[in-house]
Amino acid sequence: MNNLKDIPWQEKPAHCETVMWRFSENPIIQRYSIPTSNSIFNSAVIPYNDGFAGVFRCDNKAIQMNIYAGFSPNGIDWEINYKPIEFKSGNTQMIDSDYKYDPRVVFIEDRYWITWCNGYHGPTIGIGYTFDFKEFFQCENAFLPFNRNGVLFPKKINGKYAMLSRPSDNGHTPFGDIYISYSPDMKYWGEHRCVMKVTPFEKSAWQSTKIGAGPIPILTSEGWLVLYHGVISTCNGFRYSIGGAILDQNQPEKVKYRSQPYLMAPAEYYELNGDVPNVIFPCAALHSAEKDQLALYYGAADTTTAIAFGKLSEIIYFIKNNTL
Ligand code: BMA
Repeated sequence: MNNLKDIPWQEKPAHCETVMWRFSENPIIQRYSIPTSNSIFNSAVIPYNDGFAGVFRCDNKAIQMNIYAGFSPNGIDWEINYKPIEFKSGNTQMIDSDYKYDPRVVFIEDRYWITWCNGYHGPTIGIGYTFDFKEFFQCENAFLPFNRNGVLFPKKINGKYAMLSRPSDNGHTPFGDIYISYSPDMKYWGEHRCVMKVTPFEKSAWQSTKIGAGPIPILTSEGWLVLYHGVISTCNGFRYSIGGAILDQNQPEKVKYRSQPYLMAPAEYYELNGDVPNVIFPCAALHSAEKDQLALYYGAADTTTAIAFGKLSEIIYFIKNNTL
């Protein structure tokens, strides 16, 4: 893995008063970017070789949800494979997968691990790995159905792999809190602990219906920075925004700070208009600690993929100074 390259970046526009700002050329991936796609959104990227690799959620024109590999020299211009990822069996015999969506990607030790929402008698957390983004292996599902938003930490914590997830139901889930689970081997998961619950409506309504972890947590001097989506139920349906929390480095079930205001909420035309309006849904972030930069990748209105930027130090300052 190569961490030294430049991540996508654009300076904050003059007069911008928010902590995060959007890329001027958003969305970076359009809905019909491959011949079969209806929409390409909620996708994950990571530094790879001289550029970047990604795992993309593409719903095809039959609205079959699947994940596709893609490559980019700069993190902005992407070539996405026309065929979905085909998995071989990893640490178990092949598991049924009726659908795959909302992938996350992380490098741990010697390989790239992928988690996604796997259709196995309802949604649960699928796990797979690859060394080269060409050959992929599928492992045991992490949990029983129903669960979504499985997000691995980028290194073992107290000797074990750690994963955030959001137990849910078989539908559009009108509830949901974030839990952490641990595993010695990426196969058997336990020690499930609650990390963060939804907020009381009168305190922070944007995150009062359900929450779910987004990108891979980033280790900072304050602890693990976790960006997450939060949902409010409105008379026009769910609205998905993005907030941030900082978890204790050694005991990540302990929340140190959590933002009361959101960091970003749907506001641009491509976030307000699409197959599911009023959704911004982050699944990945590239960052440079030296340059104090973060580039957040998010699905916009369940239709396209967009990027937003922020300075790591300002995001952390904002979360600490606006904590619940
Ligand atoms: C969630 C998931 C996401 C989607 C969001 C908004 O339940 O299905 O993939 O972006 O709803 O529709």
